[in-house]
Amino acid sequence: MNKPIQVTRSSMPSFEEYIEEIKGMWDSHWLTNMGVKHKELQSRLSDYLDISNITLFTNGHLALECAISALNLTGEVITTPFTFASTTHAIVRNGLEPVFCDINPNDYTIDADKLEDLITEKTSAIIPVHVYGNVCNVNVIEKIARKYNLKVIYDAAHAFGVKVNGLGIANFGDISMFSFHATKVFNTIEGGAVIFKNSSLRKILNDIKNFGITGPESVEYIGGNAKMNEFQAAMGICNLRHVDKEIEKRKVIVEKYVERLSNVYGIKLCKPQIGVRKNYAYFPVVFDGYKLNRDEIFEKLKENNIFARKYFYPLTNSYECYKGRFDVKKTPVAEYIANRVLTLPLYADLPVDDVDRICDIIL
Ligand code: T4K
Repeated sequence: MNKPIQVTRSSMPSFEEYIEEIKGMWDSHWLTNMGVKHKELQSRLSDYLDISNITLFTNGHLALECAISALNLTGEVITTPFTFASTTHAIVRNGLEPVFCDINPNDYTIDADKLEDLITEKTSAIIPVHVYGNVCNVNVIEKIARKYNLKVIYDAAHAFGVKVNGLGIANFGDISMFSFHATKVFNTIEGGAVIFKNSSLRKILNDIKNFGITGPESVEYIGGNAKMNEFQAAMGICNLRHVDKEIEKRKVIVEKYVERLSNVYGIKLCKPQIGVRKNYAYFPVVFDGYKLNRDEIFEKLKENNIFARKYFYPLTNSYECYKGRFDVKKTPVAEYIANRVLTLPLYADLPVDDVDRICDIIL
């Protein structure tokens, strides 16, 4: 039996490079709470991402929770159910009501044409997801947000390094959140960041990730602990040196998949979005009318020690923890795609021969 192939594999610098990066900590004994590595990574990311306001977090989920909390949102938030648990949970854990908008069948992002119908006097924000690194319909979303005076927070967990007509993806909306989890194109082991347009948000975002402490004897906010530590930041500094090369390698893998799987009856791939510099974060395939269904393909691959994933099935609005609260029938396209999608293994060092083998099994 061949060695198992997982849906992804963390990118890592060489052992020596990481050790060199963390060596100084044995002199300084400074391990967390916004140390030198944290500051350095923050500044390097501002340059890389083409933005001016950024603050780092211990993971993407807490970054999103804190971003929502910093904007003092109320009532209802329109979002997508075709996402990881984090997006919906972050809304609910802030005491807000998620209102689910359907997705469009081409890139699986929120269907911006269906947003206006869902806006009520209680709506305070829209939280779309650049799912798989596919870019949401940012222009229409911005127009609607302006018209109804709504905040926009992009869950950009998958979209690190994506650009739209040369502009970094985090330049859209009021806030964008990136995840730097081990499974992402760029990782800090666990980690995340909030990028914000209005620099007056810097103080509250920095304070709420540190218990709401605002001075030696003052605590102005009911914050939590969501700080990125120095080992995470050091991993980020190393990985950032290699991320462009990693994206190039991912591109080669994706091109192989596309070559083998496009124009096959019943197999649907995402089309490239015009003007978008992709990061090749995920490779979703929709099996719709193919000779085998998604679950059968999933099992066939598993029999061969290949572990594709059903990202994102089930939809978040059908989770047990939300039983009886939402109606999945209101998001039929999302339901349709969730029942048919499979994300195939994809990481920078995945051998092209393995991609061929995966495609042979599918075909
Ligand atoms: N919003 C969206 C849209 C998201 O997708 C996510 C996270 C978030 C928000 C929240 O961001 P974070 O708080 O996570 O920063 C994984 C990731 O844990 C999660 O970060 C990610 N989305 C989600 C889509 O995928 P699982 O439960 O599928 O991961 P797991 O442990 O099964 O790992 C998948 C594969 O990755 C493994 O089979 C092998 C590989 N792997 C995994 C780990 C943990 C490695 O190579 N190295 C590792 O250290 O959720």
